[in-house]
Amino acid sequence: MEYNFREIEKKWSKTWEENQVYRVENQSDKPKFYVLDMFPYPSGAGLHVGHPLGYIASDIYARFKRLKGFNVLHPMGYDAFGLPAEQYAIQTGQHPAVSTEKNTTRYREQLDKIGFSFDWSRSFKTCDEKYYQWTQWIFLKLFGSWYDAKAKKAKSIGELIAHFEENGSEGIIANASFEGQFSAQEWKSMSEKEQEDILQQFRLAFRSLDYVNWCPALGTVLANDEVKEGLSERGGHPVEKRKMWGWSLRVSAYADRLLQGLDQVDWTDSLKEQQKNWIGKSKGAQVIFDVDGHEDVQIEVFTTRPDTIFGVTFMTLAPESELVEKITTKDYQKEVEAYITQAKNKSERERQADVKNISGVFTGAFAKHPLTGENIPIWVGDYVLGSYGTGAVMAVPAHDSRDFAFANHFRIPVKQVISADGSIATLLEEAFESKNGILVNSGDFDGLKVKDGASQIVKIFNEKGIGKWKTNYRLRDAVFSRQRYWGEPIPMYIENDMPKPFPEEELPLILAEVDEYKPTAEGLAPLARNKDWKRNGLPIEPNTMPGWAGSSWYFFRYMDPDNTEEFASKEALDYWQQVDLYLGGSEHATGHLIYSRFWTKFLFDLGLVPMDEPFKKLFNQGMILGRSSFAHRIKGTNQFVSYDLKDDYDTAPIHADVAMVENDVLDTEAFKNWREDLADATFILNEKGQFLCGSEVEKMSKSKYNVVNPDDIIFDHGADTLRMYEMFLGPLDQSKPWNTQGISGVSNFLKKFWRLYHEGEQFQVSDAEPTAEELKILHKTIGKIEQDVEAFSLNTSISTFMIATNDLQKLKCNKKAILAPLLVVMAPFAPFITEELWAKMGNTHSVHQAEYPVYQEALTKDSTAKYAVAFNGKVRFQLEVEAGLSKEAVEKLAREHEKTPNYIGDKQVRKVIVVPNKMVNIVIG
Ligand code: ANZ
Repeated sequence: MEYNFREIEKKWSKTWEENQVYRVENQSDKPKFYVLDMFPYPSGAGLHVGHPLGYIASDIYARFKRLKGFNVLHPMGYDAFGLPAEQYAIQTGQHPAVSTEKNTTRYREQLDKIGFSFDWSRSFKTCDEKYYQWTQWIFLKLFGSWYDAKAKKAKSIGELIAHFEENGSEGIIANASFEGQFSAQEWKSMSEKEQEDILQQFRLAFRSLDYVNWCPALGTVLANDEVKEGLSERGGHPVEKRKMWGWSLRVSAYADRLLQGLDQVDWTDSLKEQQKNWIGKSKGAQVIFDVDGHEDVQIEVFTTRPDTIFGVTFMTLAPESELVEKITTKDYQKEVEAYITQAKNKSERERQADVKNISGVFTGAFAKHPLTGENIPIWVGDYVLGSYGTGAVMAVPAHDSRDFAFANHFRIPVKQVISADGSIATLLEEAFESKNGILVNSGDFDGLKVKDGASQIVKIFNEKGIGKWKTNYRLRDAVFSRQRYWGEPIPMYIENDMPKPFPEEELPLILAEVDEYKPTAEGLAPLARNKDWKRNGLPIEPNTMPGWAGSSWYFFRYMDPDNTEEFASKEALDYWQQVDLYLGGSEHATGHLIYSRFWTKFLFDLGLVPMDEPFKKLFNQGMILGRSSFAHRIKGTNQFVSYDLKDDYDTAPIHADVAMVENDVLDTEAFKNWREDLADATFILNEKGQFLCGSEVEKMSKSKYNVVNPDDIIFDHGADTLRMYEMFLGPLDQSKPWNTQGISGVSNFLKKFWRLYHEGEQFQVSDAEPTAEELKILHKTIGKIEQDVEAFSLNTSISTFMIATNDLQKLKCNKKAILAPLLVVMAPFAPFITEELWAKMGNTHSVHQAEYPVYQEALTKDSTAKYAVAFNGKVRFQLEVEAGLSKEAVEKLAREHEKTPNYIGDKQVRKVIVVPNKMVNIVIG
């Protein structure tokens, strides 16, 4: 009987669904195991073969764990709010919910075909009201909390208010932006608005004035990736930074715990390193500089090198610093304003990356050096970021390369204050950044080592009340609002210019309808277009939550997806605990993985979840790259030339859809029909009458016309082949190119595997006892696969199955005792074919609910050992002995062998060399 994968896969998909084979309960006698994939955004383009790579690996793991006796939670859902659906809505006028629904349905169909063992009964979309109700609920909790730095945890804002009423701000140490002081009396005499303004500086979700990309010509706010070099991607109009009210989350409050938590998780070093850099803990000092002629203005700087204070020759303010306006003198006003406008259009990343284009402007003002009293010119420069530290630096060109470049460019003096050996260079060629050295040119501190100098100098700062040690984090508070429509509404309304939370019982706050998915003429988010977007006549916040809101806690919802009373029940959370294995792309190393850890820690502080870290083990799969095809067009014409002839012409390549190309040969008719502008294309063919395309390996993407649709592969070869081939491509964590031609190897292997269980057309397995050799093949396979799966070395697993199949075929083994357990071991990889053969063996339960065969190491060992016996190096006969004998015992058996005397004759045995399990060499002479 032929291996009819189409029929088999269709049949079992249906049966599994009907019997709910992959449904999992929140209780079991078995130990629990939670395997999760980073959930997808269902784009209109559907899945290409690169997308399921990680899902296949995690599915293999989930299935393996189930067979090994675990109660496995393996869910899937959709991160469904987001820009592409909204963009499509803007273009077509269609509600984003409609395209989202269409796209998820298509995703589901594609995923089902691949045979994943998801428990679909737990699925949801982040745009479901029943889900985002709880995203909004968590937001309200964040709004109602502050971070107590003494207790190192979040607490309710009610507690803080009670403290203020009793003691004022005295005794509160918080990770917050508030820095003042007030008494209980003062607190009580404040207006509600004044009190709220203070509370806002403590709340973990707070209203913030944020910069947005405002495009006046388009009358809209643009996302960062819609702006290229200060111009809108659409239309090329100028884009400016504009401050608008929005919301932020105080992620920075958790910086230290986010750092420490990394010690508790089993992630790769590189991933941990990326998180550490993102959090960016930096120890230094905060120092105050007075400004000449301004009693009321001080400049506070953050420096990691207080030891270099005597080397400060200028100060630099970030262009967005509020101080700039205050201190700039009349003469310099124009220049400074022009500079600030220009700097506004660059993103922080561009500013930091651009080390070559040095720019800045003098403000005309001077600061006072806190220890020498000297005048120090104050500049504005865009290499200083407004959002880091204090947005101002004390510039020490001799010991900081950015300051050095700036000083050189503007001819500002450079003063060396650290020296490796105490000598002072007449001219520094570059900044001396090393901390191995002693202080020079530093008054009383000369001769001290850097570390000692720093602590002595900070001691003086303390005494003078002008500075102290301070730890800074690069991690910024996260902007939590978008001027967009397709996101979770923020459950806040505005009363007397104060944000007020919706009562919990009024959630969900459902996304209202709007006439157009664009901001209002005043630049307010689209929801403001709806005149009824009000609560009791008061305006509701028109911004919506960012794309990452729903993905920051979805892993909890899978534990209890239908709960209408809580985001998940305590029992469900206590039962499932952490995600044991999380699989996804490395592009989420900083965003999603920081935010979801932050939300988990916050919920943990409130006693709402039992774990402080959400993901125990994390694995990043690599990317599958596409092989793009190019047709070469003769410049200025619509004539194309075969790749092998192209050097004779002046050509430029254009992408040709890989669906029209086979073995680099282009189907020219299909190409002409592909696009209107190609309808009259002509072709110069090669000698064979073919048109060849050039090729290149690039990211697999619809825009590069190199996507391979898994549906097509499944139609041609079956899902089991697709699954195994994707794993066979190479190590899971590496990027590798897709090559459809290579698939026939795996496809042939599965046909061969199928034939093991058949005699001609007939399904045929025997009840005969297996031989030691057959058992050895089986158990070696079991052992290797167990090892591989635990180590995610799934490519080598596929080779192991291939070898086992070949070996068993050679032995003509069709014994049930071997072939049945082999099915169980291969079931996670190829769930359909194994289920079919399993059923044919007469089993009535699914192979996916079978028990994993127990690996017996003893059976993998040979019972005998074979030796070649040689005389003076010449092999004369073979000797088979019991396995595991000592060298002496083997030598004895070789000497006593009946043939041995023939070769020794009348000579003497001088030496016997035994190479274990290989050979015995008898030296005679
Ligand atoms: C004086 C100094 C002397 C500095 C020296 C360095 C070397 P990390 O490690 O990143 O925390 N800095 C402070 N705030 C900044 C801002 N908003 N934008 C750009 N640069 C800023 O680095 C802290 C150092 O980066 C600070 O220490 C400051 O320069 C600069 F020999 O102060 B330093």
